[in-house]
Amino acid sequence: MELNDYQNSSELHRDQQTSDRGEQEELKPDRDGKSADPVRGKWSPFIIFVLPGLSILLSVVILSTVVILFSQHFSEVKVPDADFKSEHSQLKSNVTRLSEEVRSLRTEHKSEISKQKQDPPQVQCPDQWRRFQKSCYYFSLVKKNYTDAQRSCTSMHTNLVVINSAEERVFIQHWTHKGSHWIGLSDSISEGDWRWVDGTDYASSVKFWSPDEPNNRYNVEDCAELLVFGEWNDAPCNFHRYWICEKSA
Ligand code: MAN
Ligand code: CA
Repeated sequence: MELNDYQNSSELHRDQQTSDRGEQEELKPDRDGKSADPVRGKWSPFIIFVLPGLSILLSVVILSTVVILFSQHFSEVKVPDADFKSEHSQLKSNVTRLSEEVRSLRTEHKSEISKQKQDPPQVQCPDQWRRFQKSCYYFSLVKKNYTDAQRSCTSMHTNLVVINSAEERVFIQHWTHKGSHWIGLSDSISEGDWRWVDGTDYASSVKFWSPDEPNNRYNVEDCAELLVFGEWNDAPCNFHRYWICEKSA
């Protein structure tokens, strides 16, 4: 039994030795230089050195990418910001300029209004009408009897002219060289009762009768004509004369 025990113990020892050797052999590379264990022999240096290196490299690449992306993002944000600033300053200067323009236009407008109050703008007269003071005058190009001449004026919403001043007479005379013109004065309702067509009081108004006129020659002269030299004569109303219409400007 002792021998067996010994043998057993020897076998055990041998087994242990074999086992240890086997472990050593596992770590040793083969004769052709390859590790006996395909995992531990081949990947260990990779795991120890290359993988951390690659990790560091990858981290650096990722970090760099992140930094680049961030810097790009901020530079993109800054560009519009710069644009906005320049646009803002431009708008600000525009506003300042426009405010000044508005202020100057206001001043101009105010001075124009006060000027117009002092000297009201002259109203334009229609084509073929002439303005004098606050009236427009139409000088006919053809002749008609007194009634038709007055009718012609009323068709244009006016009347035959009423002469109220020496100045008006002078103005009218400037445009009546071509012949006698009917004016808005007659005594056809009652002989000797001269009336202006617009109701202006005859007695108190200025008169420019030619000497010895109105004479009511042959007892048929009830309409006043303006002679070329600016004086008045009473003449038969059925005579054909040029005429003058007057209306407020
Ligand atoms: C002369 C004068 C006037 C008269 C005209 C009529 O010029 O007798 O008083 O009205 O003739 O044509
Ligand atoms: Ca006469």
